Amino acid sequence: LARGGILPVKPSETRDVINLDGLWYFTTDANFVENIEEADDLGQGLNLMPVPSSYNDIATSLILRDHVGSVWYKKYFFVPGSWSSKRVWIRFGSVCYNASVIINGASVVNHSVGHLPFATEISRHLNYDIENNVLVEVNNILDRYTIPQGYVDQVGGGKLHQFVKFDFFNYAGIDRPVYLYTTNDAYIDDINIDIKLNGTTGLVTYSTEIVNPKGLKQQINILDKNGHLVAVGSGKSGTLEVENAKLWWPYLMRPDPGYLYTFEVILKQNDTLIDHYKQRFGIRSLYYDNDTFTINNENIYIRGFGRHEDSDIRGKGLDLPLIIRDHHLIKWIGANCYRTSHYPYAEEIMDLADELGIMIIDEVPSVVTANFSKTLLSNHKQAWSEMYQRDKNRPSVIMWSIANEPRVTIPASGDYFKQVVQHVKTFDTSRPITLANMYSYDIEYSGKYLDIIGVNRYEAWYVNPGQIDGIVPRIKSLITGWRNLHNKPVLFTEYGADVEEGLSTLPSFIWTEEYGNDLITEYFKAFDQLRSQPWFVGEMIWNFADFKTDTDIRRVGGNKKGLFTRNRQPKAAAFVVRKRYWALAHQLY
Ligand code: BDP
Repeated sequence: LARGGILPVKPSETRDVINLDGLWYFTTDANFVENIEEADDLGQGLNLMPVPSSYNDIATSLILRDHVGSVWYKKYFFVPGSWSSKRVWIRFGSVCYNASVIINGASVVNHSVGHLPFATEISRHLNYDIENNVLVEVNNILDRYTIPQGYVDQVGGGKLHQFVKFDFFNYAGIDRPVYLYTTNDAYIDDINIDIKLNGTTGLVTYSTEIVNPKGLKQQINILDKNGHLVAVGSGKSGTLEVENAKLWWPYLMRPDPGYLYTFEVILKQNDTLIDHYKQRFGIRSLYYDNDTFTINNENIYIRGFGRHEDSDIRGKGLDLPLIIRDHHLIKWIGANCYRTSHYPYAEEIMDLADELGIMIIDEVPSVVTANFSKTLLSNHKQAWSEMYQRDKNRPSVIMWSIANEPRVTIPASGDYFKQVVQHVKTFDTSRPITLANMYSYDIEYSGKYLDIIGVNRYEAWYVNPGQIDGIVPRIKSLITGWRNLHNKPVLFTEYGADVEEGLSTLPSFIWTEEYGNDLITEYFKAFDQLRSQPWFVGEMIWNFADFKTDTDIRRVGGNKKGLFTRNRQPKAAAFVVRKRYWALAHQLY
């Protein structure tokens, strides 16, 4: 299932890079594709679309926001003559959901999972030293076999509508950067790094995938953060030792979190450099069993939240100011972890987590899975494999989440998730597997296959709204019920309340800032009564920030369970959580 490597694009002596981000021609109308420069389907005489960005909220028209089906993007670009002796590749960070890419009229690649990168070689379709063009057909339809699922139906006036069961807006488009890059005929296609600790020595077991390796030699260097050489090796696989290794620690667990080394591969034919690639990695050990989850032999206690890639205008489009702001807020609030709910996040975001020591629960884009067919299972495994291929070397990724709130009370879900777990384990046993479960332990079929139980529960919100007093006993009994049945570590993956920013009453009332504060404070009490047990591995609030959802009478301008507004300013709960997360960090370490 796993394809070739999908290494991030990095310039080096052997690799040139051209970034295709910027304004692309755009149309929602198949009739304009031939003549896209003249397209006016949005009736504004403006047919330019920014990349990266979701397209839905860019214009003023419902036609675009609620579009169902294909749209087309086109860009003209120049390829220098010096590239004609190289292999040239095109790489998309993510297109939601289905992408068909055409270069100078020739179809070069189709890809069908959103939120994950894909690349293909396009050398023979290019014109060198003159203009070229790329046309991308992007289709946003989700059906019963896509990851995630959805269905399309006709609504009023015969219009098509995309129905989804998940609670976030179904943004689509070219959401992440697009690059052209070169390699030689022989090149480094993939790098696998596996870490063990032996006392203070880091054992770095590696293997590389080289295309056309005949007659080539590989030199491996490991460099510390200052670029000093700390280990050398050669050949396509081996184990290198880093003595007195500086460990990768989570934020606030040690003074210098997120310490990264560089794994450098130098590929040569005699003295000629053929390829050169630098991959960052961290040295840390993970361990989990029925009772504990540790990093570098210290118990992990997760203080975090679920998040979304979401902001106004750009939707899920990568936005550097936004992601840097987000990570300032994450550090400010004292969190050490987030789940990439409900799909893999941009590589640029994952790089920040690696660098800052933020632990990541990496979630495949499976949300509210309800049919457990063979076709869906195979797509689910494929989506996980692509995520693994992208993220396998990241120290920040400490756990795989294989689904959010699937309908695991259906008996067929048991075998389905057993097979997903088996699939994951054939690639990686170093990281535990979880699933965020909305049901009670006694009525569901997935728990016995997981390493760590993820519990979502909206007590005093969707369940028993207003009954703040019931939170402590009910949440404690839910958590201990899971624990007693499966004898596994438990992580609270979601809880929270919608809060309308600035809405305030005394005594507190649902949707107010006070109610939000009162509710989370009760959960804290429940967690505090369990925290001394190493099997209770952490707490995650839903959500980091407010985010846009589908049309829904429960939602006023989107889901408002954020600690921060959609504009990334704090609500009252952010200060309450900040106090707790910093106090926890100081108590524990
Ligand atoms: C949970 C879902 C999450 C929703 C949340 C909510 O996992 O995606 O946004 O509920 O309704 O069930 O706020």
